[in-house]
Amino acid sequence: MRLTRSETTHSWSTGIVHLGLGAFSRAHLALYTEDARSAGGPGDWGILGVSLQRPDQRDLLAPQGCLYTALERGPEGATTRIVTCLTGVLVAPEDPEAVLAAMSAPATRIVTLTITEKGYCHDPATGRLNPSHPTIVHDLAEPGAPRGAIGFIVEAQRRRRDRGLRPFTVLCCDNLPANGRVVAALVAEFASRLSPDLAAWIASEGRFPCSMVDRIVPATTPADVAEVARLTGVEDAAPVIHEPFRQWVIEDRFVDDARPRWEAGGAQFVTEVEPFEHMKLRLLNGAHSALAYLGYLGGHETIAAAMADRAYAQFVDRLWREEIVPVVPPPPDTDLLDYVAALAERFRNPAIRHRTWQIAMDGSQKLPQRLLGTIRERLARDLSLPCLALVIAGWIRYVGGVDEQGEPIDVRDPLAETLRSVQTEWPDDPDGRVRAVIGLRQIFGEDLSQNEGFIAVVGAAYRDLWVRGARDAVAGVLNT
Ligand code: CS2
Repeated sequence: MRLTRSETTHSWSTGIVHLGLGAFSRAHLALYTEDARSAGGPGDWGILGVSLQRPDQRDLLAPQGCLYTALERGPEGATTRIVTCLTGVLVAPEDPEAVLAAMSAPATRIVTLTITEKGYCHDPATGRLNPSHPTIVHDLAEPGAPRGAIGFIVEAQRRRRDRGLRPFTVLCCDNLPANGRVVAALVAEFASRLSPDLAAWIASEGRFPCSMVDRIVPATTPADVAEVARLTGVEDAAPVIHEPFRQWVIEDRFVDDARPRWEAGGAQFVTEVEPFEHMKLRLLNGAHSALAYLGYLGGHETIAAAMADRAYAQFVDRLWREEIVPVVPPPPDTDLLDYVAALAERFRNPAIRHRTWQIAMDGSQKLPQRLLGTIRERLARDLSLPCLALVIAGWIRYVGGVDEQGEPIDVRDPLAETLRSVQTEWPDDPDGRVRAVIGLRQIFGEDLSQNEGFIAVVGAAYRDLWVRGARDAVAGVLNT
């Protein structure tokens, strides 16, 4: 039997257009939205998903009426739930006009985003728009048929203003610090190049709340699809797999206060999201990236496998307690040591197969907010950073593109080519390689790229990694 909509399935109308439909939003935003309705909310906050690049999600979801199964995997077992709130999936490159029509429809009041860090076409070190990014160049030249999220938002808001409609709220759900403010600034910069009037209208009438999102959602595999069929007796080509934990902290600033009652599902509405973002990006995502690079090099396929290796588990514990926690201000009513203890449990969950290779993707876009902020604060206070230095060295080793057995690594990163080629200029000089990579200002900024002390500690860690291999280097730091 195949998953299909029936008369008993809830029907929804579109109130949200979501750009960047992937597993994460289907296991996070969509479930909070379902919960708001289950708690008695209206059915007019259905989500129209938009894929900005590929048709895969649409091709899997459309034949099953955009229903799908969410499979929750905890250490004690699995539960499934059918998600009904997706009203359709559009593929932007096939029909940008349909996307703009949906975004500028009167019933659409919120545009949510999970387009990943690189989707913003910004400079990761400064957060500013990259005007020479091919997508931005294209969208400024042809604003009526955009390709990127910023171009879609600006053109859709223009149409709304010209029709006398209120703007939609833009709710960023990506792992960027001050994410709402970053998107507001990118939209303002892009719009002002087209029309200062439009930019002013968006700035005064639009809203860009910041939000911190959290749930571990690994990519779905064919084995997961088979397991869902076995558990439910129903064929679902597009299930999502997630851990039990979820968190969503949102700044309560929406145009005309129009939003679903996501608090019914446990979302926290606050006036200040930044402390939550810092905590999550630096502790969860920072440690994820650490385990991704050093774990991959040490032969660990998943986060849970790395955490089952004593040396790695102790390394992460030390990274958290000694190097990150002391420089992260805790959000209200939060004990950071409890937070990291809970993170360790989540990372250990053996039922979640989150690949180190998946998390290792796009490091050039992730490192600044996950690790470099912490590094800057430690350097400013003259504090040592042996674990953080080894993580940066691990990333440099990883993006070199060859593993410890001499096999190629499939490095996915918008700067992959640059990261590899700057290293090949220094084949016999590890310090030269480290200096060349840290010299990339779009990642390390003006300050770190020229910080000799930082270059020296990462250089030493990199040499250690090169000589001993990741596993021994990780174990070695614990003895210092
Ligand atoms: C991960 C995140 O892929 C990655 O880079 O660190 O997707 C992580 O699983 C989520 O942010 C957890 O909320």
